[in-house]
Amino acid sequence: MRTQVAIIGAGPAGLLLSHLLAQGGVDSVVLETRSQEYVASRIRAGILEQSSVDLLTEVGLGDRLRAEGHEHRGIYLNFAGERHHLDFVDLAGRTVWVYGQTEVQKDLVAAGTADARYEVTDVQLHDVESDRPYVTYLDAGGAAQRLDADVIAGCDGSFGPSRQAVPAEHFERTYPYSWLGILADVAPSTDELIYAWHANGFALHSMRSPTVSRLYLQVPNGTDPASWPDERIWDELAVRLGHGQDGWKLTPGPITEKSVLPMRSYVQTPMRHGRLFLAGDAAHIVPPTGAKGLNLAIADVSLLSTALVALLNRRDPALADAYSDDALRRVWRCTHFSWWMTTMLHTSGDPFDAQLQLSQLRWVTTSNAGATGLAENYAGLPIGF
Ligand code: FAS
Ligand code: PHB
Repeated sequence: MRTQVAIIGAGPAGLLLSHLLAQGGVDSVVLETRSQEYVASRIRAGILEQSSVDLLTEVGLGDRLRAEGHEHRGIYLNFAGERHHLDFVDLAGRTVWVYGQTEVQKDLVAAGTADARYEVTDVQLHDVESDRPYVTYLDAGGAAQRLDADVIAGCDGSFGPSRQAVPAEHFERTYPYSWLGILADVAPSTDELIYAWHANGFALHSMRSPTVSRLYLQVPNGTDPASWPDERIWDELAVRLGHGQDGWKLTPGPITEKSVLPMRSYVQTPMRHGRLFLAGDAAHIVPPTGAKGLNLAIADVSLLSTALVALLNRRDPALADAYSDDALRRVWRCTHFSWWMTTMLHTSGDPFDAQLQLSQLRWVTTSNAGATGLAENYAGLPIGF
């Protein structure tokens, strides 16, 4: 088989890249190791920046998002018995949308633009330094296949083969805590997200719909979800989120999903090697505290699709040559912001840290400069930042 772009990974980065390339007249084939159902069912990100929503709308993927998603003006920060609202529209002129990654994935599949091959195995990249790279793999039936391409796009997340094919510099930071995440069939107890600092640990009240809540608790690394029965989870969420504070109540409900998510920051540079280009989690990982993971993947493939259309349809290599540097500016900005939100909101048990965190929280909730800094980064910088 031959195509112009061989895309490895059918997550949001891979499928959106295929969609954007098709709109630019460039053909691609997507190779995915899991089943389509499995990929669509993975519960991950929940927040889309305004620039992500604008891009998805521009390329015909915004109808259901705007009909079923929920636009939020800002977030709440809860600490020391106080709750403060940060209004991103007043502060930065932008909003964010609550629309789960699972829904974005379904919209991408429904668009039907990607030629995706699911349940492939043993994907290997070859001759990425030549102008005739190719991929070998076993198809779902176990037959050996070869896909020749002009370019390979590594959209295979943090455990795929692409990142190993790039001789790169790696930057990594791990954190001494994880998130215990739950989905619950109960109406959210808040209109917008609540990020809470508490001496016991961080908590986040998010949501997926008017009837489904998504909440998280800071827990030690290696925590077994089974050690947190439902009642204990709701009791601890109530303490950390401020149940009873100024009459506010957290309403519990049946928990339908429970999982522990470790946290780390990871960036590898460059994001290109020869005819191999990396996008999304294949090149970088952020702790979810800043709600940046999915939005970074969208920003990467927006840049990459424009670069590859120029390279392959107009033989103009300038944007492709600039892709890694252009993408990494935003990657490092989001990596810093995600680290900053994480270290400001998660307790370490160190009393000096606690005072620094509370001082930072008081600053971002009382100083217009501090609040604007958080708003500008959380609501997202323009795609071409
Ligand atoms: P993805 O990992 O989504 O997709 C990569 C795809 O490549 C996968 O489908 C994988 O099966 C496939 N693949 C891997 N190896 C392959 C191979 N050898 N051959 C073929 N295919 C291969 N972000 C947030 O903003 N908020 C959150 O709350 C949040 N929660 C998360 C929870 C978890 C458990 C994880 C892992 C991530 C979370 N993220 C969150 C980040 C997440 O949303 C990512 O940023 C987003 O999925 C990035 O999309 P992709 O780059 O497409 O990578
Ligand atoms: C989510 O809804 O899953 C979510 C929201 C905001 C975050 C992380 C996760 O910072």
